[in-house]
Amino acid sequence: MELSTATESGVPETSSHRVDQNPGPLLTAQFANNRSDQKKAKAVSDAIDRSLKADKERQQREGGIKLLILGPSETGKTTVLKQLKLLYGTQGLDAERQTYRRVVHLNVMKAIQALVEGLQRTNTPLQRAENLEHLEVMSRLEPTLKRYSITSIGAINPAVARKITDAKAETDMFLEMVPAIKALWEDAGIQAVYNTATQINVQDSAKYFLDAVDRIAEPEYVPTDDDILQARVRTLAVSEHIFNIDNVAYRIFDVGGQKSFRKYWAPYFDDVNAVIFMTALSAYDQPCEEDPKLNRLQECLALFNEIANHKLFTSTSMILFLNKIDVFQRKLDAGSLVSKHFPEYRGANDYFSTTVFFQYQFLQQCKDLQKQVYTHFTHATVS
Ligand SMILES: Nc1nc2c(ncn2[C@@H]2O[C@H](COP(=O)(O)OP(=O)(O)O)[C@@H](O)[C@H]2O)c(=O)[nH]1
Ligand SMILES: [Mg+2]
Repeated sequence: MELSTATESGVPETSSHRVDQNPGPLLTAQFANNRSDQKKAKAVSDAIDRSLKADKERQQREGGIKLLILGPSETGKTTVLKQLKLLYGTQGLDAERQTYRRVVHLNVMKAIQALVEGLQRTNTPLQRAENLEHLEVMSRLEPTLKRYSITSIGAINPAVARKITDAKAETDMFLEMVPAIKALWEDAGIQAVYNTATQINVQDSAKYFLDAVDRIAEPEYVPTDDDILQARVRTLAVSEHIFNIDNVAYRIFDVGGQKSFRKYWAPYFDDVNAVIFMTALSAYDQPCEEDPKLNRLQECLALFNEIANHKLFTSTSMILFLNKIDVFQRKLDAGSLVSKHFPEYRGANDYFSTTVFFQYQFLQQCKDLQKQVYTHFTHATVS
């Protein structure tokens, strides 16, 4: 995997908190460099390993190292877990590969549906009049998708996974939609909505999947590792995953990030060795799904404040992932201004200055200035 550590990406330490930049064995998820004109930096992170070293022996005796992945929804928590499975799981992502076939179908349909909604909301005309009939097909999709989106929650849970896998009707619906999906995605009107409307709630993986509709629609389609990394399934509650790395058991917990699921986190807060706190840097210009008046990154900051200062985490290592730097860079390149959403920001609208600013915003949340926060700028979907 590639890693762009804070310092490698040009971001200096901005407070007394440490920015760790040494390689190590546990987390080698791929992290792309932020600068589009620069080759991705190659390195491997030992943030977790270093932070856990002192505890290792004791934990080995007591039943493993406990690590929580926390953060708001859609920041990349489950994606990091998938990366860990690819690296350290005995069967990679094979156990869930078939389930993800349907998840990918749903993701494609949701992506085009979100774009059509954006088209209608912004009164953008379609380029080709004959595509109007496809819009009608899409309007029939909405109630059905709502139903399927409920069953798609928590695919890790075998019972729910079975529900999705049994849903032959959903695959049939997807195949029926393929011509409409393709025609609309190629329409300049939809492309304009995709390229300009940052406020519409379209998944980060929309383009990835919509560009690949032909492949996904093949009868023998089996999701690749990349497809699974890109696929989005809402995580329900908390799930535990055990990895054996160098004869040490790591118990890693992935949680549902939505506000309504956060009440389930606290029972897992005892005896935690490290917390990976996920944030999506790219969310700086997006409203929260649950509370449209609240900026997503502001919500991330508030939640980080709660977690970093939590009394049960006084001696717990904090690993902060400022994720989705690829989307963040793309937004900056498209001219989206950070100062429009964070008026206190007065610096240049380039990657270096804005990431220094955001990193500082996070580190500032820690009341204990001596607390170690290992910060990484990440792109979690690179395999
Ligand atoms: N472009 C991009 N997409 C990402 C990145 N990390 C995660 N995603 C995508 O964002 C979506 C939400 O990720 P997920 O791990 O389910 O978030 P969670 O709700 O925090 O568990 C998925 O479609 C992922 O493929 C990233 O670094 N870059
Ligand atoms: Mg998740």
